[in-house]
Amino acid sequence: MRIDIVTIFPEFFSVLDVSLLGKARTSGLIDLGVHDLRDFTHDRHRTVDDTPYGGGAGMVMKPEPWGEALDSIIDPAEHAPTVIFPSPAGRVFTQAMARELAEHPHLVFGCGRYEGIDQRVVDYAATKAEVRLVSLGDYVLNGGEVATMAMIEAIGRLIPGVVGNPESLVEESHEGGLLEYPSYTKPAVWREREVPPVLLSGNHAAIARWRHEQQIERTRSVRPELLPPPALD
Ligand code: 6GU
Repeated sequence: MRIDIVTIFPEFFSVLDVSLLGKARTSGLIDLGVHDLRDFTHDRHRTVDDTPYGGGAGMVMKPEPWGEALDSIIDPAEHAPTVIFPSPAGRVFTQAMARELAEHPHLVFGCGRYEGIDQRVVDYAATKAEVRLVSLGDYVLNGGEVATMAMIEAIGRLIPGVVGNPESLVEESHEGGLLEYPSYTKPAVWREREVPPVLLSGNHAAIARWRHEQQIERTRSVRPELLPPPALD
């Protein structure tokens, strides 16, 4: 998968050199390009923002550097990439969305700062690519960089070969519609706390049943909206 990121803070993404995603890049599973939006400005101050038409607080990102950045990344000869603008005004990012995006060959993340990007950039991008506004949830970040990092981690680990043992992907929270069960390792007693005895029983059916009960109980207590509605009988 090819991933391009446009940002005024390219150094934010140096952490993508390490861990699982770093390995995926070294092995060629992920080809990452980080682009400094200011490299597409032509004034002495490398200006990327200006005051909003119509007034209001804050600054808006100017369209011209964005247009040049997108033109440099999107090759008209390739199949249209998917351009994601992280925004609290977007659709909420989910595991289902991560799974779907993991199948796309080329993702472009446009990280806005300030009060957002001139809307014409989004409209222009939609003529060259499939464009989505995507939010991490109902809270406000200062810009799209941290949201982009979270999405790339969620998407990247679903690319075949990135996670060593693909079975570790299937039992996780959200993959089965329920939260994950609690996990334990050695020692069997730690600071007077025992591991639930069923996990030491060797009874695989009983362990599977206990884990499923734990998943339902956790989901009911923390995220009841994830449970299927009770049957009306
Ligand atoms: Cl994607 N961007 C920003 N700036 N704030 C957010 C967000 C995204 N998701 C939640 N809050």
